[in-house]
Amino acid sequence: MKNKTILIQGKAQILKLVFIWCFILFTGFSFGQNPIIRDQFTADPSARVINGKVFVFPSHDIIAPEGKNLRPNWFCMEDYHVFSSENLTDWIDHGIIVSQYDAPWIDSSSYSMWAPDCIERNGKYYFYYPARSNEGNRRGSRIGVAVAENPEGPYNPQPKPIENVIGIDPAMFIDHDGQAYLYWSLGNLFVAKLKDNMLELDSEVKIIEEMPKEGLKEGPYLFERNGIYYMTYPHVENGTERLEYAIGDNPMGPFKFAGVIMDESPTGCWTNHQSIIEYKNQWYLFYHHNDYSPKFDKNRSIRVDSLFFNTDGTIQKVSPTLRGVGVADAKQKIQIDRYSHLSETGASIAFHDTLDTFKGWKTILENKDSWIQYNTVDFGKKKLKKVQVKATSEVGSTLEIRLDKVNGSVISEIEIPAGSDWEIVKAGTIKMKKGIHNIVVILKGNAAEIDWVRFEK
Ligand code: FUB
Repeated sequence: MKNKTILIQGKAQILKLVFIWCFILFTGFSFGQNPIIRDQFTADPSARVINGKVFVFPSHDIIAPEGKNLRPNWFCMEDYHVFSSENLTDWIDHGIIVSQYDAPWIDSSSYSMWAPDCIERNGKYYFYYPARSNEGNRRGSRIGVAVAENPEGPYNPQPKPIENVIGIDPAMFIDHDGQAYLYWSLGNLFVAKLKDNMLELDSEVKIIEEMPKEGLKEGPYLFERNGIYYMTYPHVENGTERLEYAIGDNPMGPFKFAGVIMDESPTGCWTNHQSIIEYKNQWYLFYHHNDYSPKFDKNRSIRVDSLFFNTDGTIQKVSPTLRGVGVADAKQKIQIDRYSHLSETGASIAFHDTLDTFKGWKTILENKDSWIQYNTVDFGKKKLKKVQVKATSEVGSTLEIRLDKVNGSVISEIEIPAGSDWEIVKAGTIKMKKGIHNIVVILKGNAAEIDWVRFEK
């Protein structure tokens, strides 16, 4: 019966994959910018490099269903999806891997499947997740494990949570000597060794004492680089969580405070939650803000930005960006509202529809010479001779597109007809270059709004 279920889940996942690729091909959107998942809320991203791809295991915020007697204005999470990407631009949703209905110990009315993590060991994938337990006197948050043969699943949840672990935000680390460690939080940050089976503790639980005494800390995530063990964690030093780190020479500490990785969220999101990976010789910070839900910060969205080290091994502070990482294909619709830079006045972004924020954003250019710059667009190996812009302007306007910088060479001038509807306007290009460049869209006439820009042969 179990095998049959796994087979059906496997088939469903293949069908979903085919659907997603068709969606990407036919809509022609690039999903590389921040936030990286653009059709559902996601939070607490745990990124892992597996088989040459990046897999992200986030938690999945939802709007609380009515009639379930849930705590108002609080987190609501019923299940987990996993996402993967080879280029950090196009993300595939592999669907639900574990839900609150999948293991007998989970209180399936609690909607409390908070931050998870996943790690590979000996060809198996171990997915760790917190959930509220329904077991008699142990009803708090416990940590369960689900095991799979492939990172995208299907996952087989263990019937019991891990013994002697009470808390949230599990995170895993396997050291060079093969020893696995489990980290988690509940007021303090904790660590314990795991047995080879990855399902049971193999040491006493240790409180990581060296953490800040004041202000909530949670979400421990440890990685190693050049013999330094980096213990990273969100901590409320002032108003909301910021990402901090401490370093040590052992996965169990002691650690010494070393700095702030990311300041408090500019979008007002009270939580943040991090993971840090190296992929294709670049380090990345995965984190979350509440981009699609500015008024309710328990509906969050995951993001990624590049992270750099100083020569002494300390981490340079990461400023959150909308552009994110990855190269945008010039032939796909480029959503310039995920900009790299913006003129100081006359340029802004807004939701297309504040009642359905997943419809995305638009750029508004109001003053003559106001501009928006979008970096790292791949124009390919042959010069692209045409450009399309989806735009609207009440009284008609002119846009200029320049290459690389605000005073770079003009590659197109586009006339936007007067009207209140969105129009897809086409124009030719001049002095076009091949390869990777930035684009700058500049307003040369009356106010206009822009949805996307795309280049073609
Ligand atoms: O997603 C619910 C909780 O918010 C996580 O477990 C914490 O780390 C914080 O991000």
